[in-house]
Amino acid sequence: RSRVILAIDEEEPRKYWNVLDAVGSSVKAVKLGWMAILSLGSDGVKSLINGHDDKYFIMDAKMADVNFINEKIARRMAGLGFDGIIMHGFIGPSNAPPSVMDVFVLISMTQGPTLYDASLERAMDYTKAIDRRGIVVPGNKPDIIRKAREQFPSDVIISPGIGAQGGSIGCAVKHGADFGIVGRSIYESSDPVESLKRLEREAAESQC
Ligand code: BMP
Repeated sequence: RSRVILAIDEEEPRKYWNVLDAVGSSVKAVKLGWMAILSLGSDGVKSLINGHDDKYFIMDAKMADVNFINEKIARRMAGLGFDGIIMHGFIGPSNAPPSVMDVFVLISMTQGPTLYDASLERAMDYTKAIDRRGIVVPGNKPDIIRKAREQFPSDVIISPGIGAQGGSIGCAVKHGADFGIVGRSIYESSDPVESLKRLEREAAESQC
C-alpha cells in the first residue's frame, strides 16, 4: 500500500493539476493547505478535488479557534470535498472537533522546539481527549514518533518533514508512522514519479 501523502503548496494554480496528472493513481492521498486555497480559490480547490475523486484529500487548516468557528470552517471545507482536516492539539479537550469529517490533531512540529515539545506529555493527553482519526507528528523527529505510537496505538500517524526538511520516510515508518507527508521532494523534483517510487521503496524497507 502507498505510504506517501502528497503535500502541494504551490503559487501557480496550474501546478496543482500538473503534479496530480504526473503522479496519477499512484498517489492515494493529498494534503492541501492555505496556499492551495489562496492560489486556486475555493472554487478551484473544489474542482481539483472533484477531478480526482480516487484520492483522499486532507485540508491542512491547522485550526485553533473556538468550537463554533472550527465547525463552520470544517463544514465549508467538507463542502469543497475534503475528507479530513488538521487542527492544532494545544486547544485541548474542551474544543470539540468538527463533526463533518476526519480530524487529524497536530501534537508536535517539524520546526522548533515549540511549546508542544516543552510539554509533550500534556499535549498528548489533550489530544487523547479529542475525537479523532489520527495525529500529525514530525517525520524528522523519530523519537517523538516512537513516543506518539506508544501513546496512540490505534491512531493513523501522518508525518511531514520528509525529504526537504531532513526526515527519512523509512525511519519515520520504522518508528511508527503510517504515512509520510511529502511536498517539495516530489513536486519540485525533475521526475516526480521516480521520486515517489523511491519514497515508497524506502517506506517499504522501513530503515533508518
Ligand atoms: P515539504 O515536504 O515541502 O517540506 O512540506 C511539508 C508540508 O508539511 C507542508 O505542507 C507543511 O505545511 C506541513 N507541515 C510541516 O512541514 N511541519 C509541521 O510541523 C506540520 C506540517 O503540517
